[in-house]
Amino acid sequence: MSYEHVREVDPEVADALVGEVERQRDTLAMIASENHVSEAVLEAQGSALTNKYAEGYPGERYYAGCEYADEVEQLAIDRAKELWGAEHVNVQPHSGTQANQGVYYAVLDPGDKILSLDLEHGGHLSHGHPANFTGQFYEVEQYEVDPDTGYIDYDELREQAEEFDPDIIVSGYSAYPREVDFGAIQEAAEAVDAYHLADIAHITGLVAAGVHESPVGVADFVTGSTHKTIRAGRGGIIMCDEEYADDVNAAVFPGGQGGPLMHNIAGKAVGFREALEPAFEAYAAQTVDNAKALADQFRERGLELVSGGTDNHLVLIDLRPSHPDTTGKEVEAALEEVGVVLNANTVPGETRSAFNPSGIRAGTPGLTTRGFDEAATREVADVIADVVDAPDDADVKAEAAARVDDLTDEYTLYE
Ligand code: DSN
Repeated sequence: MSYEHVREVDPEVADALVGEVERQRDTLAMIASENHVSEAVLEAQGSALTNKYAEGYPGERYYAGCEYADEVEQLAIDRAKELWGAEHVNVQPHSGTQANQGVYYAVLDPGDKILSLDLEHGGHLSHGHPANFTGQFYEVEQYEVDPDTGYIDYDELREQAEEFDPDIIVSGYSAYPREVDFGAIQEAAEAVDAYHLADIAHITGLVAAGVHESPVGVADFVTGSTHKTIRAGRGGIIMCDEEYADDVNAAVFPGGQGGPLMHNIAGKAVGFREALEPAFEAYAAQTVDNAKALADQFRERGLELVSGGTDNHLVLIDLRPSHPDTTGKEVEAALEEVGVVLNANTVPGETRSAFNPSGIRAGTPGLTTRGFDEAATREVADVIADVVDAPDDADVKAEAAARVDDLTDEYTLYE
């Protein structure tokens, strides 16, 4: 990846692009929502389709010259249907948030009621946070995880739904390490005659590979990101039954977006094609095994995990019991110095702030793409635990950085 054409025109940007490839090669990407797409996906995203306006949908465009745009979008749709078993798929949302916006706009009126998980407890901004349009246009009530177990209490959620009487219940989360019982949430939604939106942004790949229960065919709407665990081109996706197809399509375009990002849709199509290979199932299963290994090793090192462990691709450490004077931001910064890139995260019952919270979130999708197994992931857990124990100790950090260098040399990326 030399970016020679960019370099001819714009050396500063070329330097930054090369720098980013090197950064990804030389560090461990453990932000749970990130992954490393294949060079085939990168190529598709950098294709001439970026030039094409294609408002509308395959076969029904507002502009001429859409034969290849149609072909690519239809391939993305057909492959998504095969991967997730959905009746209807819209691959145009520019992101997971835009996908959620498409669903809300399709079935809610301003002032309608959303019941969703609190951000501090693992939810997402686009599920009704006051700083997001959802918190401003809709009436939002939030549920929380059980403070003792860290798990969602489905009976309590149902009782809350019966009291609040929402128009839509949102499930699917950004920092929830446990398997989600989409069936139980669907029952709660049906009990109060509400829609159910399952936002599987983080676990799209796990669901496609069958290593996490699927909400497709259970919830009314399923949204997701296409670049996280599914490892395809960047963006969002909406899945639903045929009865909602027209409303969802109209809500995405012309309702909420302009022209589709056809180059990204090409990246989605290519990534979905890769995910249909049997090897992807092994990747998804290894991602979960690695997260469990990470959790085990953290526990052995005396770190406390929200919910005690993980069923999916991420682990959430609550620093307060073991390291009451250390914040998530301090650990995030110290780990970045040694080449481990993860994020500070709020934890249930947060006592600090969203900007400097008490937890760190670590995910395994990126490591697993590089070929990490459980033993290598345990080694990363040790590196993280060493730095958590001594974030200001230069010798500890030098040793940690050397171990990260060895791991990135052994598990290569974008060679
Ligand atoms: N920013 C993503 C995450 O880190 O979970 C969600 O949009």
